[in-house]
Amino acid sequence: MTGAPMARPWRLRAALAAAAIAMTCFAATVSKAQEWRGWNIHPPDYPVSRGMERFGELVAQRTNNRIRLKTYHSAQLGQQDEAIQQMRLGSIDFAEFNLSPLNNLAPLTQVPTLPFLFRSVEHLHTVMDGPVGDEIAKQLEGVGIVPLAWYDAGARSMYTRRLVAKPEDLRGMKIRVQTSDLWIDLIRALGANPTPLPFGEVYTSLQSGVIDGAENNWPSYESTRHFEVARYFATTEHSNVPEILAVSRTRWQRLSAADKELVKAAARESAQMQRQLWAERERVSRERVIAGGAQVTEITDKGPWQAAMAPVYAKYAADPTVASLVQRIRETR
Ligand code: GTR
Repeated sequence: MTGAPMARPWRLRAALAAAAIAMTCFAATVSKAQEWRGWNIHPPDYPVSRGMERFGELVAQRTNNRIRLKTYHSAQLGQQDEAIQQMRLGSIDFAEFNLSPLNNLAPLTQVPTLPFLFRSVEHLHTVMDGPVGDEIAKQLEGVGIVPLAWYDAGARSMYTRRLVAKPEDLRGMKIRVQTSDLWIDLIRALGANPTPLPFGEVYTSLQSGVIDGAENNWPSYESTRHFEVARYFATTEHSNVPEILAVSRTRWQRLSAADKELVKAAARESAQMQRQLWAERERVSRERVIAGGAQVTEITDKGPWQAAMAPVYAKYAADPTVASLVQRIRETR
């Protein structure tokens, strides 16, 4: 009898304290749970899109759904230039970007965009997964875009409404480019007129004759159905500009060191998958466009095309930092 009145307040206090701790833990878990908005330009079955989905699965699995990723495919959140701005402002959390529209913002991205630089896909992977890739990534981080992994985008070639077999055939043609000074100069060096346009406007512009051609890899030529309106594909393979899977610096800075490691590892694993899917899709897309009526001109001698690029190197590799990176890339075995 005597102990009971004493025990009750003690038990009550202990129970209240336990409840308070449980509430705090619950609140902490809830507040840490986050959903990231992801931007992607491609349709859901594209290798980039499947890589991004894999990235999301791995992050969700490894954080027990504490970090969930939702990718909006097919440029639902805007065209690439807008998405870059949104990511810098933190309203898009992750995205997959081609480096070309980042060329003006982070000039080191011009290096892997340069024409006829990489000898093979293996050469590209060794360079981008190594210290040169890290230096370029560091500059991007400085402008608010933190690269996590390099995705493949194959070789870009010219496709036009009229047959093109040699550089002179492009003379006077209007060729669509991405928003990048380097690309404008590259197309000018071929004697053509560069016309910057968002990806999503290329089909109708080709159809209506606003432009005479564009340039891209096999999978994009196929997925956009550009082959229906620009039937002549010349395998110039003039640039192997790669792509990044990246997170906004705003998100990145809020992550713990352990989460940063986890997110990066998931991105790199997704890149391994994306690269395999990419190689397969390049082959399939090529077959599909030929079946759909594309006329392929094999450019076996790239010499004249490479020679035409001299002014591009003279201008962009004049910068000592760019020149030294170009040299390191050439020396990478
Ligand atoms: C694709 C690339 C896109 C975009 C597009 C374009 O190959 O994957 O990110 O850069 O080309 O030409 O706009």
